[in-house]
Amino acid sequence: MKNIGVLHVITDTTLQSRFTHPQVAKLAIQGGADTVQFRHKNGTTRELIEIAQQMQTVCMQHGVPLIVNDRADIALAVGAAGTHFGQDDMPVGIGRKILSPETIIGASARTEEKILEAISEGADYIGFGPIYQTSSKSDAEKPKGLERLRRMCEIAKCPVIAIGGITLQTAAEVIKAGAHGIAVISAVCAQPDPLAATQNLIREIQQAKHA
Ligand code: TZP
Ligand code: MG
Repeated sequence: MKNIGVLHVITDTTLQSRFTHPQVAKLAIQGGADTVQFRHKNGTTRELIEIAQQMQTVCMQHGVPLIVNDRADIALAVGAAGTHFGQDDMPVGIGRKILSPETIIGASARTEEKILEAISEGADYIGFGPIYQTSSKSDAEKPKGLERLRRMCEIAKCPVIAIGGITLQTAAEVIKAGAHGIAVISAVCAQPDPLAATQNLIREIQQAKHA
């Protein structure tokens, strides 16, 4: 099984414009993030490759895996460690065919059936959410809550990364519900000090895991 991080910081330049994607990546890594995900919903392919290349450089320098949201082609183009597919993105089985066996594939899955399907097609981890209310994703579903998370973690038998509205205050209960780790946007990107916010989050996660 691949080593899947416990704190996935998803870089964002729409909730904030103080930092570029690579700058957020660097701050998050300095704060202790063990996975960085590049997620950018507009821009040309050329622009995305350019940003992803800069992020890959930052991530490589620090030995932190870069996961590219949605775009297997961009992950391949820059040599990223992985790709994360949503339920409307490339099917995991097809991603598995075009990406190397070492490439991390994450898959968002909202139901028990979709979780099992993604795993059978070769997903290395499952993204599950939104756990809480979030305004960071325009088409986010209703919050699924901790009970459903707990159930999905039992079913999955692979690391589950919880996402959606997770804050410093809720990170511990999410981990205690069985999540392997969390993925956050606003809890890092929209904070006054993204580096300190990341440090605080990783501390919460580690404490919850050892509680
Ligand atoms: N997928 C499900 S919820 C979400 C994504 C990308 C947004 C997460 O952002 P935040 O700010 O951590 O709620
Ligand atoms: Mg997607």
